[in-house]
Amino acid sequence: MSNKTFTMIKPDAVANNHIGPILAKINEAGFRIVALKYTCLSPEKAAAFYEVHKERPFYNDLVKYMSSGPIVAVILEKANAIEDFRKLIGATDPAKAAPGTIRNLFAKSIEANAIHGSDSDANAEIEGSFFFSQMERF
Ligand code: IDP
Ligand code: MG
Repeated sequence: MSNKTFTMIKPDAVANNHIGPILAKINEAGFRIVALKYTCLSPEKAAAFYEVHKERPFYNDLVKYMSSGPIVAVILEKANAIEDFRKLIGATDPAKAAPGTIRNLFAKSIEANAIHGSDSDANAEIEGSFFFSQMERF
């Protein structure tokens, strides 16, 4: 069973002063913060992070947006972390995200949707290692 996930508070949510409220929601939902970093994605790093989407029509815009301002990278721990965190953030399109989810509360659009959540144990490990050393991820 998965017990860790990786998240990023995206540039729109950082710019709109939602870091605090989003971290509070995450803590209230029972996640422990394992590692946390306020940083920026270069266009090259954003392109690599979203490499799986490189054939999608929105890829270039997504890379531009994700490197447009600071983000907060976080590793979280909780039983069933991947699935429970995806539930907490809601659907990709905030217009379709369930009431009370982070994207429903804080996201602006399907692109600027406030927050990332890993979709599998393997991707959480890969994504966490973009930002944190092995020791920091423990
Ligand atoms: P997810 O973040 O809910 O897992 P993905 O399908 O993995 O959604 O897409 C990655 C990111 O790409 C989304 O969070 C969003 O920022 C952006 N994105 C996804 N679909 C679209 C779209 O149709 N138009 C613009 N941006 C999109
Ligand atoms: Mg995804």
